[in-house]
Amino acid sequence: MTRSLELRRGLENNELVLYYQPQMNAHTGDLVGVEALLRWNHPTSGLLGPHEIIPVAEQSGLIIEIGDWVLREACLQARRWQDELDQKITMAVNVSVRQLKMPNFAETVQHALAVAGLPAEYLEIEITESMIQDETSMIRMLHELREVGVSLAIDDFGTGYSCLRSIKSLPIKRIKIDRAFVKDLPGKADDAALVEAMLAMASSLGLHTTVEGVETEEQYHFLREMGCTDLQGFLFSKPVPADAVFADKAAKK
Ligand code: G
Ligand code: G
Ligand code: MN
Ligand code: NA
Repeated sequence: MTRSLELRRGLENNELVLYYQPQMNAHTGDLVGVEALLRWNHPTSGLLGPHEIIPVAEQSGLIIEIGDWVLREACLQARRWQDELDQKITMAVNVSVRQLKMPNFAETVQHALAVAGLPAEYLEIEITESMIQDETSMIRMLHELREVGVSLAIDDFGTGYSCLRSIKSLPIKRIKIDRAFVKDLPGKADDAALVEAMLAMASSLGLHTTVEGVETEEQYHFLREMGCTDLQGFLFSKPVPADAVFADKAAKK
């Protein structure tokens, strides 16, 4: 069986699952959101990650169906947490450029929210810098999504050919600073300077910031001092199944 047929069968057999990686408020240390990350519970190969799923899905066009499933599932899970927990937990979902280019994508998102009964402000859509370009249809879609009421975040910030202009002109709420800038912090002076500059820029533009790949207490303290608003990384948690996100937290009602 070709990999794409296998993936289609996997989708139909409910072999796809979402893992969730917690995002912490840098100042309070509270868990304030999660990022949904796709996994494939493959019958013989075990648990596969996005690198083994997304390219096949993109090539075969299955990314549209898989992306729809991801949105629906993530919204349903966010709604469950909204019912169970006292605090607001935002749900961040990665989307592919092929999804964004579907003319009805904003309606797809709105539908997923409606089916789950999830308020739009609980959902954040992550796009990468390279998706933006200067295409008017893309820019229109980002505005349509903003009108639906979801937030937009730029993922892997700093690694693409970012036109800083677009950050100002687009309805972007957050930048996610790529973990490549974080892994040698706080010791590496160049990276420290870059992260400090990105955080200062974001702050003066009124953007929220998530720094990814936080693995040590030293990085945590450094980033908090630099004014980062939120943090994500193995220091807090790796991506885990839904029922493990709050397993040892006192947040349950
Ligand atoms: O979980 P992991 O670190 O292996 O994820 C690697 C990358 O795969 C993520 O940074 C993200 O950009 C991408 N990815 C994860 N889940 C999804 C998804 O549901 N849809 C799309 N399009 N990309 C995803
Ligand atoms: O959307 P994006 O490609 O940024 O997805 C985040 C990916 O980064 C996830 O697949 C996750 O497994 C990985 N990741 C998350 N936190 C850490 C971390 O602290 N260190 C490293 N090395 N990888 C991480
Ligand atoms: Mn992401
Ligand atoms: Na990222």
